[in-house]
Amino acid sequence: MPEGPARPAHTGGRAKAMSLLAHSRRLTTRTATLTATAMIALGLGAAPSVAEAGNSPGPRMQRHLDEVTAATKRYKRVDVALRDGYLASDRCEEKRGVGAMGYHYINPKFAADRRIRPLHPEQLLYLPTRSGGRRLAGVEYSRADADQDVSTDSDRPAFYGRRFNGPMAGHFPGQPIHYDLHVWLFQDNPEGVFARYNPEASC
Ligand SMILES: [Ca+2]
Repeated sequence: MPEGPARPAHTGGRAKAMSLLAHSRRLTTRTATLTATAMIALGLGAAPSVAEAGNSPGPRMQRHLDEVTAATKRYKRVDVALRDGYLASDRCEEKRGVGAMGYHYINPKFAADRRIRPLHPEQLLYLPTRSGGRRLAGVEYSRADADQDVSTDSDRPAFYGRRFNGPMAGHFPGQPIHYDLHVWLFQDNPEGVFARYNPEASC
């Protein structure tokens, strides 16, 4: 997910679902805004370096990535993703001069628990097609920061040893302070498979 607190609200079922999620964590928008400001002041939430992004996963990590690819390639069909509980988004995330993340389709059920299940990512990343459709580009794992404090990270999750980014403020109303990890399985990323933005992608 992108950095920064200044994002317009989503609409419809997605916003409602995320609102419920936020409520369940007793998180207020005001808290998120204040914490986001603190995060920026602390310089947290920055993109990892190229080296850290891991341009070449080792053979063991590649096997795990292959497993996730096999388990999630069915979401190339958006209707299958929606049927499995992922919520459509009409907001494509892009940072000028850096690249794009694309559309984030979040699964509220997976996002609400604290488990990280590699074969069931919390979010799917889509890029736009020329015909106005969606093309699956990757997946994203995320977990709420247990103490909702960006200055502590003792509960930072990992994906087979690859540490998540964050903790960072929510990127849309209702999303708590969280850790996340993008995995570009279906779209090559010269910055590495775990880089947050993809410089070869655009909205
Ligand atoms: Ca924390």
